[in-house]
Amino acid sequence: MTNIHLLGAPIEEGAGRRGCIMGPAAYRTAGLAEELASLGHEVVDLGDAQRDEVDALETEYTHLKLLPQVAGWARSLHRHAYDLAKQDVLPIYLGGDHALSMGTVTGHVAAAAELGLPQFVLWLDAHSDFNVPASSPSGNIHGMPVAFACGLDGFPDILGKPLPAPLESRNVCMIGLRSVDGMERDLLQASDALAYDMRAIDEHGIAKLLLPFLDQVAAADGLLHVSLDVDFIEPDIAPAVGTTVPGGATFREAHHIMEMLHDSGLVTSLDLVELNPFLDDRGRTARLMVDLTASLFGRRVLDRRTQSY
Ligand code: Z70
Ligand code: MN
Ligand code: MN
Ligand code: MN
Repeated sequence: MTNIHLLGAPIEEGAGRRGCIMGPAAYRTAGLAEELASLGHEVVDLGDAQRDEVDALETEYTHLKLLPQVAGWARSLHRHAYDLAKQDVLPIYLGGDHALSMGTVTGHVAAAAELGLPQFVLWLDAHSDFNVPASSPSGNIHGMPVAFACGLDGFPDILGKPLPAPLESRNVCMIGLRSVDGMERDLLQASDALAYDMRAIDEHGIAKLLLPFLDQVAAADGLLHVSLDVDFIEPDIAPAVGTTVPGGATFREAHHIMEMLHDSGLVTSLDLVELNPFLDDRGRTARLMVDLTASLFGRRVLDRRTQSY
């Protein structure tokens, strides 16, 4: 039994189109809390976080879109994440676009550093979100949270203070990549992040990519934050995303990852991001995300011990 705290993060300013503001409501409508409770977990819904009021920030990068709003969310979510990380609870952040991870990931890294534990991040996404302001072709800040959390250069004062502790790129594992920008790719390849594209999944399968990373987390006694972007999944079955990138993870691959994460017992926090309910098809993407979360929290068809391989 896990004590799960749900926190809505209705940010949409980091994405190129509107609609992610409705994400937290869609997860509630799709029955996320009830589903987790039915698996035997204690679930508390904290409601939605609120964005701080932030004035214009100084930066030479004038193409950064809605920077004060994104910074306001990052500051608020950073505090929430830091507080939740210090409690004996497992937070699930209901997005909201992926810029929310600028707050959640940095909050968890800061708390982990104070506890003297290494923080790991599993990034499940079509995109590496490793742009810095200078490399971003779009100016959309949801394409930048990993680079920001890792302390790369060129960001304005988004948190209103220096990063308390950088995320070590060698503690990051990305799976599902199929859309990476030119300069972003150079930054990613120069980092120590483990980054797997769809070809890696095709050639080796989910388990061979994920198990060594989970072993690394376990060996280091680390904390594991999972950031699940809806566009990790094939858009034919998860249409509620702003930019659909074909060739995503299948239903079975996505559930397999979640089941492996459950079995590992290592996950300590989770982001569910980029759900845009305005673009959904009768709630099917919201329901799929709820089902994937249920797999991560122990839903399974049969116990493995009844099956011999
Ligand atoms: C591109 C950029 C992006 C979605 C992240 C895309 C970023 N790399 N798009 N998630 N849906 O604009 O930085
Ligand atoms: Mn904790
Ligand atoms: Mn993303
Ligand atoms: Mn993405």
